[in-house]
Amino acid sequence: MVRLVVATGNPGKVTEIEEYLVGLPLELELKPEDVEVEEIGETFLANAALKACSVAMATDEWAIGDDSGLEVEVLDGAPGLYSARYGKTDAERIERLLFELGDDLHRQAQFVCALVVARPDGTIAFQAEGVCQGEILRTPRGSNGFGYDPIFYMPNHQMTFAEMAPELKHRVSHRGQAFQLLLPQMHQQFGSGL
Ligand code: ITT
Repeated sequence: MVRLVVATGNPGKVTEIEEYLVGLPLELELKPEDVEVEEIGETFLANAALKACSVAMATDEWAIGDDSGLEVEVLDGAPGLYSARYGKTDAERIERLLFELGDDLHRQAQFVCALVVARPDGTIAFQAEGVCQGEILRTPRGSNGFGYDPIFYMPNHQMTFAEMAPELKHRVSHRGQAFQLLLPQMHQQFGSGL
């Protein structure tokens, strides 16, 4: 079986990525703790590529990288690429975002996810991007998921990401959209294992 390193230190992402990859004949491994990747790219795709390619080269295995973030319209797209650096913990990041937005009535936002799969030699094999539109609530709701999920509300589902069953979040989310594009390519490369 081919080994694939999940090139992220975020446990919430690891859980989701593992669920998307069920059914592929891959042996998933966690990123070695000593491999650090500096996120100096100017786009989500560039950072996802940095993560996948550096981890692939460091481990000599296939690797998948995910760079994602929340873009809030009235904050000119912030926190965006800096979503992870907006505070020290998920709670602090949410608190800061709610503070920055204050009572603004215009609360449109989108989550973006870029995924890159790199070969063991560090070259890019596949990449995909997904976007999901929603609104930022005034108070957190729900306990599923991770990160900004409790304040990201999808009006057509009348739920935050944190109130959704994992299967629903997987179908509609930015990461779900990106995996819908990536998975056919991965199945072609690695076979279905059936
Ligand atoms: P790695 O770089 O190690 O993958 P990270 O948490 O630093 O982990 P990013 O740089 O991509 O990842 O930052 C993404 C930020 O956006 C981070 O704070 C996440 O918690 C948040 N985020 C990404 N996807 C999310 C999702 O589906 N739901 C809620 N928050 C999400």
